Amino acid sequence: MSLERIKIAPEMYEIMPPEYQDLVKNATYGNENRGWKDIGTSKELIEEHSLCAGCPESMAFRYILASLPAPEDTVMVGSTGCTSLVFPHVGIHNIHSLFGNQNAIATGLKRALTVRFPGRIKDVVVLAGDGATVDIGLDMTLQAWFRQEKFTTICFDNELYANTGGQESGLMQKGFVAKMAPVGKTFEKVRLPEIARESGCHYVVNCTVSKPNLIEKVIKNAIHIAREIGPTYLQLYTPCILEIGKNSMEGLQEMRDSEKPTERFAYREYISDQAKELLTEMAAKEKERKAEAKRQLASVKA
Ligand SMILES: Cc1ncc(C[n+]2csc(CCOP(=O)(O)OP(=O)(O)O)c2C)c(N)n1
Ligand code: SF4
Ligand SMILES: [Mg+2]
Repeated sequence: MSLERIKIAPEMYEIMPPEYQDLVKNATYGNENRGWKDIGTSKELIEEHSLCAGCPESMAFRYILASLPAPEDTVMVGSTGCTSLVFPHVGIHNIHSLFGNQNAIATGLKRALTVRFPGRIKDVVVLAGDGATVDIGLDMTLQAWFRQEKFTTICFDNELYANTGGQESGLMQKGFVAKMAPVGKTFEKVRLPEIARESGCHYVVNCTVSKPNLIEKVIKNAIHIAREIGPTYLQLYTPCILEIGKNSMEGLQEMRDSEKPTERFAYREYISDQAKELLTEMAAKEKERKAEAKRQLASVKA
């Protein structure tokens, strides 16, 4: 779905919906420098969603979609939950999987795309809730990491089953009382980032979605490392403001409070040695690319 790939036949142009004409004309696909700053203007991201008003998942979606290195060559795999309400609105290829099966589906998809498109990079990105990733889908999540499957898993951690009214999840905090879990959680939040590291992920980050530039960086790193080396995992706190009774701005504050150094979403990152090497190489190439662009600009002006 790059500008080159989505075209309207001239004879059909006038009858196509204005939104589609606009998408073809103004898409940022194919622009290597696209990022979260494009969310206000780029049509192919999400214009609308059916989440609760102000839900942090909606901004997380926007930042992630804007940060994909090659959206036109990306397939996202979703699972049942609040996230699955958003996928029908996004301009990125995506597959809905049976609840919990997302990492198994992504495995087959990534392998099939590699065979079907030799020599062309196809990114697969799983995006699912904590219930899907950690509880019902834990087997599929872990087995994909054990097998070193080359795709990124993103968990929108809202620490409960939001879509079904607030049941307890393995990532819920100890003692938390939810609408459908009135007794309170009796054990600690499962430490999935640590499990991901021990299960073979090459890049693991635990953080909130309060800082778009940080999200852009970790998404790009995770996808590039998954392409070249092996599995990567991002656990992003997207509080369910409906469950905790907050509005949009209070939801943002909730994230800021939870990312303080001693809190459960303080920024934590693990990078394997192989992945570190790759990031260093990529940074050197990027520096060279910028220097070359500067040289060319200077020669045009001269
Ligand atoms: C196989 C299967 N089991 C259970 C359900 C019911 N179900 C739908 S959404 C959901 C919870 C989703 O929780 P989570 O993955 O944390 O996503 P959230 O809604 O919190 O974003 C459950 C249990 C289902 N749809 N399919
Ligand atoms: S129920 Fe919670 S997680 Fe789901 S859309 Fe509403 S605020 Fe967001
Ligand atoms: Mg959840």
